[in-house]
Amino acid sequence: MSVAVGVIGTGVMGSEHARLIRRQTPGAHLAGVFDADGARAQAAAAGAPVFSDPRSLIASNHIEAVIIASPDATHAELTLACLEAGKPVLCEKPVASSAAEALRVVQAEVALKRRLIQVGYMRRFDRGYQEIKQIKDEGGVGATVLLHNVHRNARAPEWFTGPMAVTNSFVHEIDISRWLTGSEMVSAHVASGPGGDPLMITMRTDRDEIVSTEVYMNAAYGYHVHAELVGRQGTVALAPPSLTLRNKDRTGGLSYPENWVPRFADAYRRQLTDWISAVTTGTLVGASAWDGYVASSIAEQIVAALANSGGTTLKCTPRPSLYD
Ligand code: ISE
Repeated sequence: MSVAVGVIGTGVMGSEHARLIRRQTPGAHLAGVFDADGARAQAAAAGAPVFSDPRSLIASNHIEAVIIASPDATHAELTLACLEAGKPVLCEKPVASSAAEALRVVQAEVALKRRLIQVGYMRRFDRGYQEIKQIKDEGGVGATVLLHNVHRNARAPEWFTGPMAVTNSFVHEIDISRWLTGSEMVSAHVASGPGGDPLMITMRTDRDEIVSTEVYMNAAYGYHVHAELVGRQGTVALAPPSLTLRNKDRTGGLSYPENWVPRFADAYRRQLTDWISAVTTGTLVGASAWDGYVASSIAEQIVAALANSGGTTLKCTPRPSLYD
């Protein structure tokens, strides 16, 4: 059996998801595409049907599962439409553009009493992060005391507006830090560099660990994500993802990709493969709608802190038992 997947939004991420579904995802095929830009949709569809609006794609009898990769502001409404249609959905992060909207999504799934939503926090499928988690969970570096994260983009994407360094970029660190440490974040402090870029965000967990993150949207030299978990008996860090060292013009070293697609290519591929098997077995993996809500809620509280004193106590509503 092959799962018929529809992709909504075919910008940088959606076209990559469509390509992966067509070429590198066993047990799935691309059954439909929608994008507000018709030519872009045609290109990503590569012969699959192009729908004239996202809701008819979701409702179609020819679509069994949906990937949402349209602009952030559309995520919650389209995810709710997938729930109404009873279809599994992989929604790109963030799951919603506000904590209140994200909570509506969670409440709708709880009312349905079954999990249909996975949020595209793909770092959970990156082999490096997985190895850090495994070493940490096996006690390989002792009790965690600190997690240092670095998140640099060569330049902010052209569609970036307002506080998206937090709500669209830093949400990755909120999710991966909760996943790696197994702890919840209880307070945060944010310091802003000149002109608001970079940001230095520190969070404290309910186990008293410290999580520090540099978010630098215009770091110029390339896309670079790093993490080091510090334990009582040692540390474990991501190794440079580059497979080669280049010597040229009297200098030598690692190369960095332009953006996140090549850096996390393997994670995106593994995320889709695991999602399709989960759709087939009915047991979703990866970040849940609840994880999506927590990331968006914390991001919103940090954006508010940025405008005030810089510090904040973090509060989220209690977790429904559907996500135990
Ligand atoms: C982008 O939307 C992503 O999701 C990337 O993974 C992230 O690193 C980048 O900062 C975001 O803008």
